[in-house]
Amino acid sequence: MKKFLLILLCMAFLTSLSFAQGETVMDYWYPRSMGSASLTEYEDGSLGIQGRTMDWNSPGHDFDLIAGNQYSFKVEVFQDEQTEAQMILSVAHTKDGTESYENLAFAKAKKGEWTTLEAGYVAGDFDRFVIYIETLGAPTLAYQFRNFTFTGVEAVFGSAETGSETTEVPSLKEKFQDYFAFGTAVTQNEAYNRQRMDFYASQFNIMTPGNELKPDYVLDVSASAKLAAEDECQAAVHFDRVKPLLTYAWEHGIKIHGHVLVWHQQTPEAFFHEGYNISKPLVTREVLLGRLSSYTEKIMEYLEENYPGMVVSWDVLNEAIDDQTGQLRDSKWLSIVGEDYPERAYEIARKYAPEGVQLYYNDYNTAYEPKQTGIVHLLERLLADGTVDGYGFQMHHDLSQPSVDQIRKSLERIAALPLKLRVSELDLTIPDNQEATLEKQAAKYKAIFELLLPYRDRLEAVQVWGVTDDLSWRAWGYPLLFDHNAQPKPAFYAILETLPE
Ligand code: 9MR
Repeated sequence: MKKFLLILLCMAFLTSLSFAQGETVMDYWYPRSMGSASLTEYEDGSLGIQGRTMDWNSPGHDFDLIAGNQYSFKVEVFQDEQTEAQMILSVAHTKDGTESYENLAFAKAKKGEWTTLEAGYVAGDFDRFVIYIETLGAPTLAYQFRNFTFTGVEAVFGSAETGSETTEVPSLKEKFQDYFAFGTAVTQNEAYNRQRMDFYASQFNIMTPGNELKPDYVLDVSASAKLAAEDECQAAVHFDRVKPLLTYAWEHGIKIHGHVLVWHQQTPEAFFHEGYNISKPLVTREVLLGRLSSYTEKIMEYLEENYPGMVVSWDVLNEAIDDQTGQLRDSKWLSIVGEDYPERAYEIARKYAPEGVQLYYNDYNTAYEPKQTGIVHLLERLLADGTVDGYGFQMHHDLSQPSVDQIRKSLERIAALPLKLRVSELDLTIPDNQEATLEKQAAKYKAIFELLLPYRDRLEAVQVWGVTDDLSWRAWGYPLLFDHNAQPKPAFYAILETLPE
């Protein structure tokens, strides 16, 4: 018996090894700095950096990565100078001579303790990649790192490996087809990977670009500045970042949920300034509303011309209610346009959205007060204007909170309004990925789906905010339905159990 168990264990180990082969990389690191920082090799094989003057001064290493392919990085860091230091694992990538950056993982390194930084990364379309380990708010800190591992992850998409057995993963979009559309958020880099996207297409029939339809990505600031020289109310747009996903969705009959037109975040500061120049004064209400009109019109026109009927709904306004007060949160939209900016935003969206496109208000923490009441009041205002169609519950939850009862009450409260509903950004973090914790996560996911099913008539879609744990914005909390090898987790099977046989 023992021998048999051992064979099974070995097989499980070998299977997981065949998905991902780690390699320790401690050679060819160099200091990223203007010359002051240097690297030292320690006897235990770790490397140290000192002489730093800026947070980005860091050990760096070039990697040949392929766009759309998935990688994982893991490293241990150590510092002995301050109680705690914020460490970041980042990538600097270059395209056509322009360098840009992404933070891949964050961890607080306590004094005198080795701390792990770990990240999944799907490579973007770049010519050069440098992985580096930097700090935040500790520009002169000296630190060490060891056991840097780099893995090219080859997840097996679409089949579930349990010990020696391989089974096909059931399709969420098919299982829930009589209830609501089942969707996910997808980011640009994921969209380059055909194998990954084909798997997503087998599971989901609606997708939200995770970032690429936000003003930060769509507003073309320099082209807008040129237009502003003639007319301050014009905005120019471009769609390079979202095209890989739109093209894939178009070719595969997948619907798109647009996210987002008006938000206090991920919007270029230049949008709010004369001449689209942040050193110039803020624009007037008339100009800002003019720009929003021009921006919205051009987006809607572009999408409808190139992908007619594919974008079925939009988050016109996102996260406008303040968590503490339940009032409209402080933002440039509020201070420049005034209290009626939500009404104006929906009026504009309604004017330019193709017929039938559903206009949503989208927010998080719906289960908590005073936010919930603030959201209800805002929705009532928009309903009075006749411009809003639905409410999107983000549902970025945690194992311990909000409680299932709080979620139920918030659903009941919002559903009392004559609105369509969607779950727009579902994920659920857990403290570790031990089997018992994964089971608890599964139970809470299941409880949420039990609450959702009765709303099937008005619930247009349930969308998770990402597919595999490692690529989640909250990867530290294993919040999604598939693990880093694209294997369905207990939560995946638990939500299927809510369906009648
Ligand atoms: O998933 C998005 C992440 O990649 C971005 O870094 C982040 C920046 O704010 O935005 C994330 O998406 C957010 C969404 O647009 C609105 N609701 C909260 C989501 C998670 O932060």
